[in-house]
Amino acid sequence: MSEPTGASVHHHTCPLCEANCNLAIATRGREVVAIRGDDADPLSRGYICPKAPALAELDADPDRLRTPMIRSGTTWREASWDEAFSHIEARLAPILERHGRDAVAVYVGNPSAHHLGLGLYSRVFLRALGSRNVYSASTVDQMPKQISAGLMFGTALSIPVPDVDRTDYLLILGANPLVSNGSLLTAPDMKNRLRALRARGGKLVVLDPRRTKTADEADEHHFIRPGTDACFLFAVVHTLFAEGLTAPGRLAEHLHGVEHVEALARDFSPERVAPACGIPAETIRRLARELAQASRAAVYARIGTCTQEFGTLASWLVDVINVLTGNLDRPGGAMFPRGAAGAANTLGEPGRGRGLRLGRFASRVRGVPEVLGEIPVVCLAEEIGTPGEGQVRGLVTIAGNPALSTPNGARLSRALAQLELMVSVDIYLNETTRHAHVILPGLSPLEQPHFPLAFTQLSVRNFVRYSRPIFPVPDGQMPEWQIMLRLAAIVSGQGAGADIDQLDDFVFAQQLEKALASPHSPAHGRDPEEVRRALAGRRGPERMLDLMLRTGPYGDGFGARDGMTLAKLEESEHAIDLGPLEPRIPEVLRTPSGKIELAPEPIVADVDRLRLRLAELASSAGSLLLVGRRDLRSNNSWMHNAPGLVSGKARCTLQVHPEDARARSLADGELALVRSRVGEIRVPVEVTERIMPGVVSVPHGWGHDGEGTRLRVAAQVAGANSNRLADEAAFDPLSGNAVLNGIPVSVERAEVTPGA
Ligand SMILES: Nc1nc2c(c(=O)[nH]1)N[C@H]1C(S)=C(S)[C@@H](COP(=O)(O)OP(=O)(O)OC[C@H]3O[C@@H](n4cnc5c(=O)[nH]c(N)nc54)[C@H](O)[C@@H]3O)O[C@H]1N2
Ligand SMILES: Nc1nc2c(c(=O)[nH]1)N[C@H]1C(S)=C(S)[C@@H](COP(=O)(O)OP(=O)(O)OC[C@H]3O[C@@H](n4cnc5c(=O)[nH]c(N)nc54)[C@H](O)[C@@H]3O)O[C@H]1N2
Ligand code: SF4
Ligand SMILES: [Mo]
Repeated sequence: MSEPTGASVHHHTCPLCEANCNLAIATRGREVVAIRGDDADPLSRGYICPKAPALAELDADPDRLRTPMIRSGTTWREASWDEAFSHIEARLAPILERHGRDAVAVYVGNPSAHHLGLGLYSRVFLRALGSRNVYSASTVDQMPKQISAGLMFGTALSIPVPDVDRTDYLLILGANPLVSNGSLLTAPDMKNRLRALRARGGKLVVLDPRRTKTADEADEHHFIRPGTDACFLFAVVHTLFAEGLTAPGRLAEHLHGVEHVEALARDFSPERVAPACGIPAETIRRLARELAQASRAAVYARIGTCTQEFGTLASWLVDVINVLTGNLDRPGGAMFPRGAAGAANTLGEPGRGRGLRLGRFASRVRGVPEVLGEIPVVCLAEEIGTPGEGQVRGLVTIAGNPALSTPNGARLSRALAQLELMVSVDIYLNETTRHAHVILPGLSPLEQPHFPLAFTQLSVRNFVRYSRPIFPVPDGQMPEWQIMLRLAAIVSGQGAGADIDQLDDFVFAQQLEKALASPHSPAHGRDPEEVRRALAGRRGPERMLDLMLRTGPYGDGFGARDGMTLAKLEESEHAIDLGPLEPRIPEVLRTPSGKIELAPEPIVADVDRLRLRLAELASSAGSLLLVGRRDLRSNNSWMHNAPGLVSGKARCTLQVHPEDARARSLADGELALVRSRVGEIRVPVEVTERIMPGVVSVPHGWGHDGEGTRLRVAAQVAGANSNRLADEAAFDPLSGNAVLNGIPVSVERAEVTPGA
């Protein structure tokens, strides 16, 4: 980009979503003067969305917290760090002492997945705390996919990514990457990638209960009744077997359970599932044939198929189809990226591993099984609210806003208000953190380094990119990895004043030992002192990252070979392209059998539930089902304080099909009252044919009208919290994931209270 006069340009990864676009940020002194796309970046190729420029507003936002805050009653005061940590220690230590580790819960939110310091150090805090009550946004998001991938391939991030740039046929279910910019799929500028697919003669098919922007780009779009994707996908599998279309090719020798899947699919003929899905049997059959006949095809499904009753079954069936059509692990199909740092499917013995262990313990109140070491967040409110041994009395939230993002927001808010101690590591005083006793603020994204630890494992091409901080840590502020270490010191009894440099050395030493111990590490057997010396100039997340990179699949093994180091990444302002995805089976597998488990036992055991529901799903056509949606200018619950993003028309509306609107005498712009089993909201109606009859949609992340927040812009465009309607009793039993799509609701005209 050409520089505005007197400005200098820095490159930095956008931390807001999984696309990981590289930005060219022009600054003058401490001020951001412009944010554009980075044309020279091989991954994002200049693409950005409207949220990137809003990073300047986030950076400068006067409401963004920069000082620790302590609350007494309804008043907040600024505090020093020492005071804040002492305050926490004085209240947390007695809870742990009297009631044990599980009495303190943690909720980890989405931005921590986009944050190097939190990504690496929140786990240090969690380990030090040793509580079973760990919750996260994963169980309102992708947990079903992690469970199915973990059971099939051996690790929870071995998630096949559609090879969008080389495929000839892409079937998308429950994802809207033209708006969300992709999820479990790092592929900036999906619009042009999908247009290129069609330009080379490929076909795009979208199944979604709404006609989305992505559907507008497709050759075909079909409405699908919410929550029925597993039925549809099973019917595709049924057809593949019935018509002799299965052709796993070179995968055949790596498969376990094909016959089992064939038997399971027998009950799901296209004719049987059609009334439930709302898609004609002949269409289902045709799509199955097209998938089988395309030279290179991929099925890709995302949040609409995860946050529903049969999330794990649907997630599993997606990859079953990719396998049966021979498209898994081949160019143009669904492939496994090779993450440069810390990817579990690059560590240890190639081709074999421990696999996934599920249900090692259960939640106290409802007995819901743990998943990947956490308890589903649908359980959080009851764990706080139900007295008895093991009751949650303290909570630490880390970059999360569960009051808006998790089911039954009203109940959870009441529970948060009754905690003996709540600490929030967060940059805003919002709907969740207003309940905290202490808030510990992080930094602006521009004041910290960035490396997409998770997303190099989920990207459409292998890549690495490291961004240095653009601005220094301001006086009186603290990077979040240090906040995590301080909290770790408190909960491990070392006290608020512990030497965190020493603690960091300790944490690093453990990591180092592990990295050198593996016989498969390129640095196996190296003298730890020598490695320590090689990393001497670094501390904290950078030191950890350098270790992970250099012992990773592209690493230099500390001189063992020519390869990647953090220093090399620091020299590059743009992503380093590591090439297109390459076949990785069997090396990528970490299942105990060393095979792809096509019919994992826990999943097989869940199929009966779907079989039983099938008839009901078909007859429930008639009631209204609520789904969510995303907006390009919004980011979950927390970017609504950026004026540039919330200007213009209201975005938190209830989309209703004209037939449904007519039946309820609802007119465009009128206020509707939407009710579910657990709550109600009032929200303006938007009548549109772009939604399936029988389905209504409200986006999540709104409802900024609560008392006691400090979000001056967001409060003026408050909207309603759709998760007041989501029911904490409804979850996918295998993953514990909340049902956020397909919620039964009633809709009527809201009585307008005079003067309100
Ligand atoms: N109904 C419905 N509900 C949903 C969804 C849906 O589709 N429908 N989607 C779900 C999904 S996919 C997700 S990921 C979750 C998200 O759920 P959460 O992660 O709980 O919520 P976010 O809205 O991402 O809020 C992020 C919080 O982190 C803070 N924050 C932002 N940046 C930083 C930082 O750098 N450091 C710190 N310490 N804090 C920071 C923000 O102020 C905010 O409080 O919501 C889920 N909820
Ligand atoms: N602009 C913007 N981008 C974002 C976010 C944001 O809030 N705003 N959030 C980020 C996060 S945390 C995530 S996880 C990703 C999510 O990324 P995506 O998975 O692409 O999420 P959505 O755009 O919500 O698309 C989900 C689609 O599923 C459809 N759907 C609902 N129920 C069903 C169903 O039962 N079956 C089927 N087949 N479809 C259904 C909805 O109509 C919707 O179009 O987006 C990320 N990117
Ligand atoms: S799509 Fe937008 S929000 Fe996502 S990384 Fe790119 S610029 Fe940032
Ligand atoms: Mo998410």
